[in-house]
Amino acid sequence: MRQSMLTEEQAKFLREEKEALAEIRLALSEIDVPRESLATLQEAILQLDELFLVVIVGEFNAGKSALVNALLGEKVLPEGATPTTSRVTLVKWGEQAAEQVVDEGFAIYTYPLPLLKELNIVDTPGTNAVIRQHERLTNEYVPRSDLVLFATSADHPMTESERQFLERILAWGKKVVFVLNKADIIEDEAALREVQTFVIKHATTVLGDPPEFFPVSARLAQRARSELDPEQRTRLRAASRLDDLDRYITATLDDTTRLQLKFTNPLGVAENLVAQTSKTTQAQSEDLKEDQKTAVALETTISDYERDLQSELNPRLAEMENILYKLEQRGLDFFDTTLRLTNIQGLMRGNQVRAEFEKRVLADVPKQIEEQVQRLIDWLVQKDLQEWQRVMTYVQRRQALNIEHIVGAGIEPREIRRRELIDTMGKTVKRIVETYDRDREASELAAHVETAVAQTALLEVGAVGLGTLVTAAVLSSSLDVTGILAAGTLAILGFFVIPYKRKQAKDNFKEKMTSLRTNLLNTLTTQFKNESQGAVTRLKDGVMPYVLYVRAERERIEKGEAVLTRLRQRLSSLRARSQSVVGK
Ligand SMILES: Nc1nc2c(ncn2[C@@H]2O[C@H](COP(=O)(O)OP(=O)(O)OP(=O)(O)O)[C@@H](O)[C@H]2O)c(=O)[nH]1
Ligand SMILES: [Mg+2]
Repeated sequence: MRQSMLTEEQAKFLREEKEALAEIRLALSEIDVPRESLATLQEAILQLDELFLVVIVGEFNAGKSALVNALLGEKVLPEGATPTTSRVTLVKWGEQAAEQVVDEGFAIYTYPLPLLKELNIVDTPGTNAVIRQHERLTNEYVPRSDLVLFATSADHPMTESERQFLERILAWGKKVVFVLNKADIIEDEAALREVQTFVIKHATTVLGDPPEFFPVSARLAQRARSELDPEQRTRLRAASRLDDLDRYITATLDDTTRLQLKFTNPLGVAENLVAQTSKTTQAQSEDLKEDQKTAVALETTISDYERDLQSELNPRLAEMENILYKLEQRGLDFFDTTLRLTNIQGLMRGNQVRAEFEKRVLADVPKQIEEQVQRLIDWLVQKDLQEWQRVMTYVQRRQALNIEHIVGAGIEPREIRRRELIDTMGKTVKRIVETYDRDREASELAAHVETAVAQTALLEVGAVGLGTLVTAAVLSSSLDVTGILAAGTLAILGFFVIPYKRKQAKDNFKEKMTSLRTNLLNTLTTQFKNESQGAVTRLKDGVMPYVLYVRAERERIEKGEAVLTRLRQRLSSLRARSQSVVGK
């Protein structure tokens, strides 16, 4: 755009618009927008610095090249009845007429015509030709244009493929003008009006509003040019109706309209990219729904399980504590009733006292404790297996959905990754559930518990079996008592010694029982907490890669959505500003 024709405010806006669009492009690049789309936006941004660009599009053989020639008043471009234009062709001003083939898809023609100092014209390969490559080239070039001339031919006006192509152009936010070429082949005005009504009606359904519409004949315009007789020439020129289109284009080139179109052109492109990306993001969000449900179900069931384990463990351990309290109480009662002067005879028989102690105090405590621990182990193993089975249900439900939606080729890498994760998780979970051996799990757990108890320093015994350990601990505490009592002097000193010995024995017993209880419970608590934590960790390890992936995907999509919303707002405010600086 020639900077000289801009007011200060417009020049300032142009700078801001470029900056904003560069930022928008960067933001889009961070949310997975295809590279080609970003390149398209970049081209549209660069176009801000170029001359006004008119791009002519339409099906092959519609007479696009003929139309460009007619507008230029020179036969610059080749025309032909078969697909002719094979490259996007930029026609621009140059001191000499020259033709430069840039590559397979692009050529530049220069021509010393005054109109070309005001605008660049791009002729495109026809759409719907057998050569599909042509359509792609045209599609790529459309986003850059400031104005699109949509050429349709009077011999087959507004075909279905033209309608589809029009929709795509419109998505880029382009200003589209309709040209009905080959109007000369329509017999009379009535027929022309009929065709006009038809084209406008169909174009309106796509555009929303009736478009600017110009019926012309490029052929008659060309004939007029080569006609020597001035009268005949005027007649042919009038019949070509090309002046109306000429005037429209000249009017469009007035400062305001041209600026308006220029400023909004890259905005339309950016808006289209934002819209396309939103669609993709929405589709991805939709695709992720099932996984979110599954991930949430898995996370919830595992954290419920974790909570259950914690809350159920304490009451079960409290039962164990209770058994030991009762034991202590019985021991104290035993000393009270046994260590008495009146029982001096009985006390003299140390072995008997000891046997009595074992029978009345220790009783079946070792067995009770063993059973209680076994129950704890069974409970833990049972819960673990149940939890794996529950997890398997969720995972298999999700897997079944994958089988339902078998997608053929074109499956996204993201989807592939997700399926891999589901599959791996499914295999792990299935293997664990199917090979779960309760007895083995339980005996391994029992061995862990036993080792842990045996390792507590206070028990100081090398005995094997939890019950034996407890027995040894309890009996070791009463040994000294019976030992002292067995001394021969007891008969003489009994009167003075017994109350003292009783107190000593009770204190000693109490202390040892407290430490047994504390140690045993601490050890069991720690051990079972570790075991249940281990079970939870094993579950988490099985499902976490998937759950984390789903969570990361969700975050990525949400972040993308937030960025897109921000970009939409920014673009709409840029659009509003562009209108106000142009004064429309
Ligand atoms: N009757 C009539 N024929 C025309 C008119 N304009 C062009 N033609 C003829 O239509 C044929 C196609 O013209 P082109 O200008 O090559 O058409 P195009 O749309 O550029 O075609 P491609 O480059 O293949 O996409 C040629 O034979 C032209 O002579 C017109 O106004 N009236
Ligand atoms: Mg052509």
